[in-house]
Amino acid sequence: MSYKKLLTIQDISCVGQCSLTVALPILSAAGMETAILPSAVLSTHTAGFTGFTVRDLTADMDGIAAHWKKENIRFDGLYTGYLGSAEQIGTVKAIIGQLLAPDAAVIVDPAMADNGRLYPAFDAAYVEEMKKLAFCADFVLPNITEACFLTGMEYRERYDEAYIASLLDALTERGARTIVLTGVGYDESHTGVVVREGDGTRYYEHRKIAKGCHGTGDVYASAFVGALENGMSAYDAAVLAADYTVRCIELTQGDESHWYGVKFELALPDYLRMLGKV
Ligand code: PXL
Repeated sequence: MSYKKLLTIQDISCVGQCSLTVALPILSAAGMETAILPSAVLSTHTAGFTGFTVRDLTADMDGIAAHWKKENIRFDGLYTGYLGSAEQIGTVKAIIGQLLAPDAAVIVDPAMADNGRLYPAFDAAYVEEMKKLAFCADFVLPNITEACFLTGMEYRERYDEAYIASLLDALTERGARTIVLTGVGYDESHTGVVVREGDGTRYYEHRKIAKGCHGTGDVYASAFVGALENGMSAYDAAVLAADYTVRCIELTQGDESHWYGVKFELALPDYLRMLGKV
């Protein structure tokens, strides 16, 4: 039986329920050996906390990758999230060329922006480098803000289906393969995800829980990768990840002290059920 070995590259936010502290448990639950390459270590995530510490780990990455190469370590899939710097993205691209098995899927969550704005650590140079990574991936998972930064299209808070179609077209023209566009909702009480794969585009709409939560992009992407690597289609994996993320938010809402993330741990039994593992 094949036992998949996935590599995920994103930061360790020591506190804050995002990036690697979310990806590792979710991918482990999905039944995959998961290796990590931390892009940076932060005391907390940068969305809402102030005074956080950051240590960029770009300088360590080439040595780690060289050691893996010497040991003949190869990965069956790569999933990238929040990266440390524009310069680091070049190192990540080199890893794709050197450390992946021939059929390995490359999944890029261009985790760099939300609500019309870049995250505090990022600038135009980061966006330029992220374009190169996102457009060489097999699957790219932007939210609407990130899709705008990747394409140069105008960000809109309110939009219609024609706007979303042109955003998908712009991503495709620039080289995106399978696109999973998250946070797409046409009225106040719904949100959803649009999946464009080849010539087909499908939309999954679901209830929007009023409260916006930090870290849900990482929960979503990790759950998507786990489902995809279990053999689900991109659309089915996108739907499953949406249902799981909604469940995580449901289990968190009402607890005002838990503003910085979602209690995804409590919903891991639901995730296993959705994957048909229990
Ligand atoms: O959830 C995305 C994310 C990951 N890592 C860090 C972040 C954020 C979002 O703000 O700040 C450090």
